[in-house]
Amino acid sequence: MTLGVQTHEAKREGTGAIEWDAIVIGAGVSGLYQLYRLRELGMKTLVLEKGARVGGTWYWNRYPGARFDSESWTYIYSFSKEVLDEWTWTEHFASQPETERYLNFVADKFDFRRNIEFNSEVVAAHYDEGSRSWNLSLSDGREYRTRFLVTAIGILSEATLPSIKGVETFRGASFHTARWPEEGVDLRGKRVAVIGTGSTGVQVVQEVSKVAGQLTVFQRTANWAAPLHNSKITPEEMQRIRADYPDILARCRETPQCFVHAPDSRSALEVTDQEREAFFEQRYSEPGFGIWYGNFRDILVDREANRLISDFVARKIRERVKDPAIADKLIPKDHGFGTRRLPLETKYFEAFNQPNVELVDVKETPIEEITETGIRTTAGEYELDAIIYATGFNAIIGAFEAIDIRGVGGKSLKEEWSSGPHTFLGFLVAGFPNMLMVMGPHGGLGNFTRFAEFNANWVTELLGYARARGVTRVETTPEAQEEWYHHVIESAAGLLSNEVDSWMTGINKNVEGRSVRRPYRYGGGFPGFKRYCDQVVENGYAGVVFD
Ligand code: NA7
Repeated sequence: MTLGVQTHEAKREGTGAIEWDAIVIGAGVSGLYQLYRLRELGMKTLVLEKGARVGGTWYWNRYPGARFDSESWTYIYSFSKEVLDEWTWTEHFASQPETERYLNFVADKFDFRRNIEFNSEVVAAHYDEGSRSWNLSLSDGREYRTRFLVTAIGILSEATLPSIKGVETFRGASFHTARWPEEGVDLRGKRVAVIGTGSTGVQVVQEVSKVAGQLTVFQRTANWAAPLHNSKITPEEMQRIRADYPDILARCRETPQCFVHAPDSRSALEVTDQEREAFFEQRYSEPGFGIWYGNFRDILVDREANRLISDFVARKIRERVKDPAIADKLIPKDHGFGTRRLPLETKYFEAFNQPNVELVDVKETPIEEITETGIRTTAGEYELDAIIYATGFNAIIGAFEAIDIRGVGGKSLKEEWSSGPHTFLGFLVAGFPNMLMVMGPHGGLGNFTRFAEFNANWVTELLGYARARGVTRVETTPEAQEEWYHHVIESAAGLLSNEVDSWMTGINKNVEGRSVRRPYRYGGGFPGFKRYCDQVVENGYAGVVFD
């Protein structure tokens, strides 16, 4: 089992004409909108996309059960009234096929594909100071030259397999969830293993448990999870949503993570026990991230407040899982509620009441080896027909590391970031002129489309500013970068999530060098992020050098 990842000896010298004003890498949510904006600016733009179609995350992650945890109607692009008017969501939390259809609908509408080359994997991007351009090499040997390089490569796109002995030896079917075959996989009646219980593992387990003959879930770290409460959207409801879009989008802009859920202004400690219980109950019974981001204001920063919500959700898990020993294994002991990305679920916990579902705690009985026929733990061997790896991603910087990106003087971005990323607002990197990142490290993170639109707008305005002045070189200064870095660190201070291993703190035990916890995103919320970015612009792009 491999992910099809190869290493390339790509190198390109800066010769020939600069064919493109901008090349965008990635045709996912952010890349498509970036293309729209750059075309509007009149820039000759090409998008290079590794996949065979548009969609990015929503193209690759087609595993059973893949769906939004964000309300569909908050994840929508806001730039086109026509799209808002014409697109009909069928569920409050759309499934992957629906979201992929949506992105294709947008691509059709704006004829995006004429500017996109698919099956185009960029393996190297080298800056050439002489011509102030980027030279790109693709895995199939194609080469391109562009004045500006815009990365729209996602935050969770480099899938990682577990570093377990024997991953390649299994003879049955095996898949990483982010590389699920397009033709689907028939798991009916099969003996299936799922390794991993993050947001993906939770979604896949609840779905596969319905069809598998035997499902064995290999859990290393128990994760908190809360009900999604998904439902269909009726035509009347959709009409109301359309009419409400301006308000919905305005509300998203006001909340830290750009969801409709805003923290309650009260502390969990200042209310009575009954009030607190009733409020937790209410949040637990409502759809979406309300229990995480619409909870008492201190549950993610105050240990005692966090203990109270953790105890509440633990009680819910005990109520829902019949066998107390299994319930106990499913309740996290090493981190508090909401301090990792919260999976939302639909009968996930009830799946463990089914006779065909078994939970294996690999901290108790570690996996020793994946064999030709199954998985061997210290407690015995599991014979399997299929193994599903829901083992996550080399998050946030992984997609950058997968490309040999070299700036001024051949400086490698991977080496530059070997002790963690340093960027200016997540958009620019000192020493890497003319490279702009949409959703880069240390930028804001939350409801993806909301942040991606803001990012792409900022990038577009900067490029528009540069073009209007005949500028051919744009770079941030090391000082501006360091100032932002310190602001990122300060903004993350006090968050309980800093004390926990997760992709949000840059930990991936399957990837060398990803074992030190660091903030990888700006923790100050969207309004703060926007304020800072706006100020930079108001001050004539303070921190950016145009030449
Ligand atoms: P996550 O959240 O990174 O989860 C990966 C899971 O895989 C997690 O439970 C890991 O356990 C587990 N894992 C990884 N390697 C191993 C090995 N070697 N053995 C056992 N278990 C392992 O990725 P997801 O795809 O679920 O979600 C990513 C994001 O996508 C999500 O947050 C949403 O924003 C959408 P661990 O916790 O590290 O012990």
